[in-house]
Amino acid sequence: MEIKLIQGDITGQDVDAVVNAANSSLLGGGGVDGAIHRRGGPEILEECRALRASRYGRGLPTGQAVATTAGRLPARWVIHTVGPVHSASEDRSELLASCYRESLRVADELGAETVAFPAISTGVYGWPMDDGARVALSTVRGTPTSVAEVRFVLFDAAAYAVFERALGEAPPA
Ligand code: AR6
Repeated sequence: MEIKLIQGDITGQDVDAVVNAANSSLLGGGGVDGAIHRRGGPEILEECRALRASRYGRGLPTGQAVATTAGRLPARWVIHTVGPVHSASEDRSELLASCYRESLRVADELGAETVAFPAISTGVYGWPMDDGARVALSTVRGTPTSVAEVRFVLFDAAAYAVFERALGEAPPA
């Protein structure tokens, strides 16, 4: 699998599947979630509502992932996953790793070959970027998948630099 780092807005990525850093309500929010729903249009929210009605009445649990259409985004699917809120007193990195693993599993089910990830949990959910990058890269590298290309789309130059350093330091898969 090829791993690429890109600085920019994830909603513009021309990939099979874009991963959304959602919350368990699946009804939208700020950050990546807000941007995806804004640019993707109402079709995504409609499917999220249907998923709530059919399978996730109590919300999508943290660490899990589920797919919808991508509406007007230049992608085929959006894979919604719920990252953990960072905690100083409890190690929740296994839940963060689960977001990447489960998203790749859903991507495999869909037959997606190219997948764009944001740095899950590193915004509103408060995860330190360097640790978030380490978990993201080691999990994606360590997950068996038929996805051929994973793009990490980092919003700003600082996040990009952190991922670049972590990629250089990560042990080979
Ligand atoms: N493209 C790429 N990266 C982005 C974009 C974008 N358009 N916008 C923000 N980022 P966040 P979380 C970066 O807050 O921490 C929402 O309200 C951002 O700088 O989107 O998992 C949800 O509904 C940060 O590095 O997700 C949840 O309630 C990273 O993406 C909650 O936020 C993730 O930031 C989820 O929080």
